[in-house]
Amino acid sequence: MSLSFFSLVTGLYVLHFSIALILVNKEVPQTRGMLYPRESETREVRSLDGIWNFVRSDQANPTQGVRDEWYAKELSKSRPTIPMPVPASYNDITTDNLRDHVGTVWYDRKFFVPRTWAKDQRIWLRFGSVHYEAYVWINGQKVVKHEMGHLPFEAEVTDLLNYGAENRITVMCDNALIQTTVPQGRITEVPNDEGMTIVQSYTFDFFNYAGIHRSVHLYTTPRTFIEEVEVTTNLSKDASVGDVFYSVSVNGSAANEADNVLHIQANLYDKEGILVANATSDGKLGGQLQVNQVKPWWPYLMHPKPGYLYELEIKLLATNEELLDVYRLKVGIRTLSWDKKQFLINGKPIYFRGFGRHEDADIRGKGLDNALMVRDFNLLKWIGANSYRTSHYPYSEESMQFADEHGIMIIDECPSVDTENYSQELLGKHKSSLEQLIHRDRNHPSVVMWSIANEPRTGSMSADSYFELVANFTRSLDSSRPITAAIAVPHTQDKAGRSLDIISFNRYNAWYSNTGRLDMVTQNVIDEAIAWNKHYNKPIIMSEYGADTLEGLHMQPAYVWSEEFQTEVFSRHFKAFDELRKKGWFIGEFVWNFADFKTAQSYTRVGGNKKGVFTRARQPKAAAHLLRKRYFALGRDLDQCSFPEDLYTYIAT
Ligand code: BDP
Repeated sequence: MSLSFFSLVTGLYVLHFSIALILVNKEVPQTRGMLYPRESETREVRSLDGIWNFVRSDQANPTQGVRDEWYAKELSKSRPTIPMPVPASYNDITTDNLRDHVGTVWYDRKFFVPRTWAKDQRIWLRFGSVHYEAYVWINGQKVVKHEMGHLPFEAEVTDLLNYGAENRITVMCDNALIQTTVPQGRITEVPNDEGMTIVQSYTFDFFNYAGIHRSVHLYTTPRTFIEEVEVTTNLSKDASVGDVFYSVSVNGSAANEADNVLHIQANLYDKEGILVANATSDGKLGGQLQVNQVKPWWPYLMHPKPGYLYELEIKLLATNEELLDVYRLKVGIRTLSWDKKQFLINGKPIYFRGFGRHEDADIRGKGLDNALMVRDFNLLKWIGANSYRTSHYPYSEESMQFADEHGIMIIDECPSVDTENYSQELLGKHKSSLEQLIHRDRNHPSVVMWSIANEPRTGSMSADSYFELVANFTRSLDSSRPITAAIAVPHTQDKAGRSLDIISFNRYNAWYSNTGRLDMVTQNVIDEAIAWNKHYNKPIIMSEYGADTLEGLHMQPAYVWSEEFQTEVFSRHFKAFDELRKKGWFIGEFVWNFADFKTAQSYTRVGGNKKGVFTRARQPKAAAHLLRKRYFALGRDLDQCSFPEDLYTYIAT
């Protein structure tokens, strides 16, 4: 944790310029721990979700609360508070201008800690995500500071809690984005009718929702506990034998006692709860489990039983076999491989049929919502998608677990979007975002690729070494998955592609270019994909295409914004994709976007971005039915899946 915990809160948002950039590959802080909080016979988990008290700072004075020590007592003693749900974005909850607030806001609540937790345990406070920067206090004592939305952080609070008594947690959250945050933004002071005001601007096309976005947990561990588990898997060529390699790190004093050789008992259970493999580690706390007649993890529609998960039980034992800690996690056994032409899972070529998405909904913004998540997965399966990209930031851990279970492949994207004005500081943060992401998601079988940026400005000279450093860093953390980025500059200008394994490109034919010209889609898509492939000799994905569509607007012949137009745009792309598929190296199509979503205000956006195949309320537009027919047709042709009975409406014999 930074020594200058509070000195970083300067309130001055400095613009960063860089000329003649020379980038150095510096170390970034390494994430520790952060296993998803799960109960076991040695661990308890309590949620702090609910209604918290909330205060916004004066925009012109974002550091006042720190200077005046608002965290030292209940917030309501310093300022009038309003109720605020956690988890949720705070922006769309009230009826006033909180939506566009720039700078810091404060949350607090009280909670009890049971007396029983005082004994022989350690207590951890964990946030699933706070956007963008968070400062946390328990009972007025500083606990942790974390920068970067969409990623978890935690701290030990054992010595700060009152046991068998009431406690208070205070959080300050800052949503300001500057040129050295990930993602980047700009803060400017501009005149308004009352004098001057602070304005946040950003180039990316989604609303900068902020607040405590995911669950807040308190959890207990034993004094000496399983701090990290890393799992990798392999599959024999004939897919009959699976290997699970596990490695564990331990935190706690028992790990340092010379005569105490800690070891791991690892048990692997199948879905029926039958033990299929077990092993005892040596003092290195790692080992291998071999599964005969393995049931591999397959993507949805690539196998009749997709998303098969085993349960790995990790028991930490002392020399005398005393059980110190137990942690369980789901494991999918699969193998990935790729070359210049294709990308294989379990030896079979992958063809992605998926979406770019957003975590976005009415009222709750980017707040975790289980109802929405389950609905979205139902729609993904209804439409026959086998994948999505977590555009443009890491999605909730709960949704990653869901993807594992349902066999949905994930291209896991870090929060770097529209990356530009490359600097040493930005590079450090960008790498840190990937380090945190990979640390969090490395054990998910659903994660098949890392995306290191969306639409970075890769035409500039600095982009070359910048993305080489980012890609090599990513590879050094995980060489078992390929690396991509969704690129929008033309291939003739791009300087990042040489550092990637798979090239993804975003293009809006008939929308941003040649608007309305449905006759200028198919050939352009074919030509561009071929050009990217020729340029880099790597597999190619079209990672975004689409058209804004106002639900219920019908126009024949098709006209921009109508349902007919979106349907036609898709169909013209399908034609191109089928031509490209014959070439072998074209490995996927991703519609932009799964659902309509909110953006910053602009005259090109009617209540937000309307390129959804589903509305923001998650109901299908006309194009959804067309896309469903295509995705299932691809599933049948490529992976021999069967059709749902209601895919075609009976018309005549
Ligand atoms: C692409 C961006 C995406 C936007 C989309 C659009 O990657 O975030 O929402 O365009 O404009 O450039 O709809």
